[in-house]
Amino acid sequence: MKNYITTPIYYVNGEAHIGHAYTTFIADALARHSRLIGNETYFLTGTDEHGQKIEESAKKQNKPTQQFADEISATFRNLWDEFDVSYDQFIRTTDESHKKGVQAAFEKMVANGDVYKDFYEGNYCVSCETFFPESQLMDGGCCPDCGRPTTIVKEESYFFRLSKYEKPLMEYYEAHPDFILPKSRRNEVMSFVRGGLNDLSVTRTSFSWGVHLPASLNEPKHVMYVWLDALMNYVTALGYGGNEEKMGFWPANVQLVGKDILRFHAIYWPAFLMSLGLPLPKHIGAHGWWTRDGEKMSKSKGNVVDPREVAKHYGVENFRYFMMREVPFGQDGDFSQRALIDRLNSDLSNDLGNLLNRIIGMSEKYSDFAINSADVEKYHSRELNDAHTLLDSLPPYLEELQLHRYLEELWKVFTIGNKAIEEHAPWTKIKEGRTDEALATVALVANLLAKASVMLHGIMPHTTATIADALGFAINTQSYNDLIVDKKLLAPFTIKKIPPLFPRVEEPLMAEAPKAMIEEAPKAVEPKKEDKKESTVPAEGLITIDQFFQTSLKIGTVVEAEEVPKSSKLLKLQVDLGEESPRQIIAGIREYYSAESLVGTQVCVVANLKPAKLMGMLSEGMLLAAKDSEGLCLVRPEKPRLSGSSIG
Ligand code: ME8
Repeated sequence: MKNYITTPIYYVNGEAHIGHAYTTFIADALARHSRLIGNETYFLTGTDEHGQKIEESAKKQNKPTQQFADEISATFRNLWDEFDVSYDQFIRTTDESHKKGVQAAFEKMVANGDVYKDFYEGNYCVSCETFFPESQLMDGGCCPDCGRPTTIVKEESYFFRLSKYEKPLMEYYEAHPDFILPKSRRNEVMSFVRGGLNDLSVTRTSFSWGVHLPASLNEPKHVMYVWLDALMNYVTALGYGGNEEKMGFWPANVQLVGKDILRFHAIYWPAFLMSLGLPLPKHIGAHGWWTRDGEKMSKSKGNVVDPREVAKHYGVENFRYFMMREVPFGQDGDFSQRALIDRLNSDLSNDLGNLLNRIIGMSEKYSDFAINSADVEKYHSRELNDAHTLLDSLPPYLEELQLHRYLEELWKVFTIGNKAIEEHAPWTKIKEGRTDEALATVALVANLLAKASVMLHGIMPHTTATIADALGFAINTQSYNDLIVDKKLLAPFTIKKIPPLFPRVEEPLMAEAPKAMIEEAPKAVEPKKEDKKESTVPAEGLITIDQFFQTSLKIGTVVEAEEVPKSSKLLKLQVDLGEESPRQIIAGIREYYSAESLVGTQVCVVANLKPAKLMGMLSEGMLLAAKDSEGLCLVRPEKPRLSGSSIG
């Protein structure tokens, strides 16, 4: 099977942080696993180098734009090389072959009537040479970047008929429920499209650092909108519009993105592909954000954690494991050194590392390191069967990008191993002269470790290669077929004594860590003078702060809303609380809010109420609202917060 896997192409307006590393690690893990199981795999990453932002960043540094782009692009590539990311191609949007491909696509869109010329009208900041949507303007219509007044400007532009694809897109989402992963994000995209799509301005005349329109159009002033240019990279990398040798890899199997750019990939991108007559990718996988103190980590905010630093202190593969295991795919995660250390100690040192150390130790004592699987079936068929069942259940987790679940299940193999050692206590059997049985248990565990290492290979390639080497085999498609597909056991071998792979970490290792990595120590507080004021709050019915915190209050985002038939009061809402799927909440607010007006807005939710049924429909929470003689209004956060942020 052909398997094409992509990451977004990253902007060259700053260096990579752990958010970029996360997407790239996931893609690398999928690509490595795919190659292991024998798929013909192509893994693409790269950099997005056009547009006004880049032009301005270069100007600020007094560098020619191309030189600036070359330098930053190289920092991404070098980082992935240092991390041994197994990309097959690193594309740059300044590559000539890419530009030609984008022009060919544009020509095709013009030819089939999907692109037309008109005027783009909007609030323009002359000083910043940028259009800003109404929603981003400051008071008095001023520019959000420089604060100067904006003016309404009309700019000539080519438009892509996105509106034409509203229906085909909806039909596609309906027919392919796993096009967008995790599936919970599908609703969000569908309600956006259902709300109506405007045609998209796909050229600009306000800057020149971009792909020029095809010469046939004779429009030297226009350059391509960066998102059209950037999205096309996924096919120009395969030769679209030029040498199309690798186009056989299209459609992609998985296109990974952060949730910030899901809309571009789940709406614009498929619409462009439909226009070009190309098939759509099988899955767009949108993961959540790594945050620092609850805020999205981003180059522009400057609150980033340097992946090199983390890898230097904790090891790149431990870091990879942590990122993929710690946070459910699709959800946000706050990066902390403490969480990383806990994960490393419990999963890697205790579970995996200990098991390896135990079999090295036991085999050394009992059989001079010789391990033979001959009696494993005889004494341990139950454990072997359980492990094979677990290993067989893993692929769907990977297909749905549920990497945390994949790893969680895989780890149960180690639990089987540890339990077998405890239950069968080989040391007692040796004393009793039942050497065969004791050695069979050691061999069982060696086999479990070998099989689990094969399935962990994508995520920790070098670590698992070292484990395999100690266990006398190499991880490759052949051993995958033998140990996993055909459920064979290891041939007799002599185990290699290797030093512990995962030493426990007691204290944070990054003493010189960037701010984000250090948990703040509680500050000493000046003793306060005793307050003489007596409280006048009525004593009756008071609760303690602990009692208050028994109520879980969270910020939710309404992703869908509809009227409940035969009820004048109730609305049925789907509210995103940052969980795997949105909650259904039945709210008695229909007299005050229309369903449409709620979609996309934020609300405050009591999140730990026992689910109840209202008019036969499940309700999994309650909205906070205030009511007086003028009616009811919802309580909402003053500024948008991440879905699932706790209130209190
Ligand atoms: O958006 N947490 O590039 P970009 C997790 N050039 N992932 C994060 C993250 C965070 N805090 N911050 C960034 C662009 N990412 C465009 C893409 S594709 C045709 C064009 C990751 O440099 C995540 O994958 O801003 C996100 O989608 C991507 O970096 C954005 O990178």
